[in-house]
Amino acid sequence: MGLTIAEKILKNHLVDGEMIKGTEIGIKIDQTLTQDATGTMAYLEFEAMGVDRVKTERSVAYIDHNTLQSGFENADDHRFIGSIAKKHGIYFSRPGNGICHQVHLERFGIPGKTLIGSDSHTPTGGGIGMFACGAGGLDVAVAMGGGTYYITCPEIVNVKLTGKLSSWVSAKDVILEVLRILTVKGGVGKVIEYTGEGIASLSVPERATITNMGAELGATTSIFPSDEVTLEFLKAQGREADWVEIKADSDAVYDSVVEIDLSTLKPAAACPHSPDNIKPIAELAGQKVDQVCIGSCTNSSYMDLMKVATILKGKTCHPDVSLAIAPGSKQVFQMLAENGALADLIASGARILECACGPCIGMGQSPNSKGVSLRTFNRNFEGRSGTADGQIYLVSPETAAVSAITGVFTDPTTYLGEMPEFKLPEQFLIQDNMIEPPATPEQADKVEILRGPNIKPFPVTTPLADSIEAQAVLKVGDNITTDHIMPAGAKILPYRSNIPYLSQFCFAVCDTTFPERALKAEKSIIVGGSNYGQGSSREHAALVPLYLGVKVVLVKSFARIHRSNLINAGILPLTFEHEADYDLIEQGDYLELPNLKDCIVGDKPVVLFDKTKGIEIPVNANLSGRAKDILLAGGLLNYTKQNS
Ligand code: MIC
Ligand code: SF4
Repeated sequence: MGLTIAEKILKNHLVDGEMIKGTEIGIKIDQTLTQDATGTMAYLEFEAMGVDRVKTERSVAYIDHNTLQSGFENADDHRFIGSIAKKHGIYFSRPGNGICHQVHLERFGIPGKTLIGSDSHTPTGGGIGMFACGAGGLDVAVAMGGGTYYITCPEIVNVKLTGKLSSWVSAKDVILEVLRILTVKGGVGKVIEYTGEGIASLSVPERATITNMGAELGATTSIFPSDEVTLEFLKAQGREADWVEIKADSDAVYDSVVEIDLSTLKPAAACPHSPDNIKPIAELAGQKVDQVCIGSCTNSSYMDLMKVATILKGKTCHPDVSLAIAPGSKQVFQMLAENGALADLIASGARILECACGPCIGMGQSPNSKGVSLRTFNRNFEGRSGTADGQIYLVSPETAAVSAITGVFTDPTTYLGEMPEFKLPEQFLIQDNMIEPPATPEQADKVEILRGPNIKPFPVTTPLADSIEAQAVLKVGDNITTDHIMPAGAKILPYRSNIPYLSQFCFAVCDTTFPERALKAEKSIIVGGSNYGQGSSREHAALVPLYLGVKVVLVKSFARIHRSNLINAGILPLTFEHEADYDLIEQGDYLELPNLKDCIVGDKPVVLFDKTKGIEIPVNANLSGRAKDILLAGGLLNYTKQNS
């Protein structure tokens, strides 16, 4: 039986388990990346493991999220990460060099290699045929130390692309269509693999837009083959030697197939507040727009911004629209400056931002009250923009640029004639002067680690208790995101290495009284609906509840990365045996899990007793042997120390 692209890479990297779908497998990790908002914690964890030098082929630390320096905190974290990187064999991409996923694709990614990153959009690397996954910081720290990365051996969904995109229809519209079909939970436990004759017409940056937003499907990763198109891209990046061909065998077997004829797609938008709430732009046309933001790791490539510059050339953005543009990398920014496109953007009235995540993570450019904001980003979760009642729509760069001019939702296919041909440059501008190589092993001893006062100790983890009795301090609904659990934004992000401070904002979007109530209860259980923990890879969404005394999270279903983060933090993730039982528990009920440890260790059924209601509810733990050991050790850090 033939193999798919993902299966080939997994097979080459398998170090534990067997390639049986649904079972846990361990893979060797070739490359890692971190960004600063998750990186400070990841490097503290790496330090705690006591490894001198990273054991990966390539590890890179990026600074791209916390670039607003409204106090000393972010600048201190940059220095800390820079010094840690230098000492331990990690390349350091300095602030100003761009968004981790964009830069990694340009300068470091290699087809056929495995990559994990402490950021959920790491699957961007799938655009050049990498098996690239988002992971919690602790998993990345373990991988840097040479440890194995564990995932559930995935089902493979084949998205077969036929035809060619029409003028002004974009890669973003392709992934929005996939999201419409599969929804934000459709990818959980799955890898999305793109094949079909349609892929030949998609350049690497377009493929990367599609794999990037596979994160919004909840997928383990998304991947394209490595073909002639990939070779051309790597050649233009001066990295031809990194190319290898990887394609699925002709008799590869997929678990399911989704067919999309690219020529039938129309410009679309993901409407508030979910990336799968898709409508055609034609249906929204004419509605007023207050803000347009172009950038983020999804749509900030040279190609994207050249399209935007072509549309904006000689025009002025509408008087009622604030237009902000953030190029994805220094390479993109500098090329736009050198070819004059930047002047066209500036002339149109665009507010040019530094190349970083910026507004995507609420670091500035929050829209006005109830403001309608069209963004080329990947997430439109409630409150994420920094404006609680902001109405965020996710669109292509083409739709964004056209609407910035007209001041209303505008379908670019109705506004513009034939699209000029946009070709990748034969040679990108290569100047890696903002990437610091690490110190040599001989010099590493002399490197001093520069720690700021904002770094506070890691919360205390405890081994799984024999029994747990605690109150359901919070009950939430379906599709709770990590932005609900641990919001980000300009006011909070600087405190990513200060869990006690962050804890005040835990679940602030749902219930501002939660932190105080949880601390008072000392021990608590959170009850939730399906796809709990979707979105970001931030382990803070587990570490902060841990600090607040959360012992168990009981839900209908989990998002992959968050479930691992809970286990890594020593919090027990449980699911309802019967989803309807969710309705039986009310917030405030007293719950008991008698003989829990015995049941977990002995693989016996776990029953939850709702003492307030006087009823028994069957629940599932579904833990692999390794996950059990991590919980019994009191989290992954303890487990790793015990086993090294
Ligand atoms: C995001 O897009 O939500 C982030 C910010 O990049 C996160 C990481 C973080 O919370 O630091 C992610 O996607 O993992
Ligand atoms: Fe940065 Fe936004 Fe991409 Fe997250 S989704 S890595 S915040 S640009």
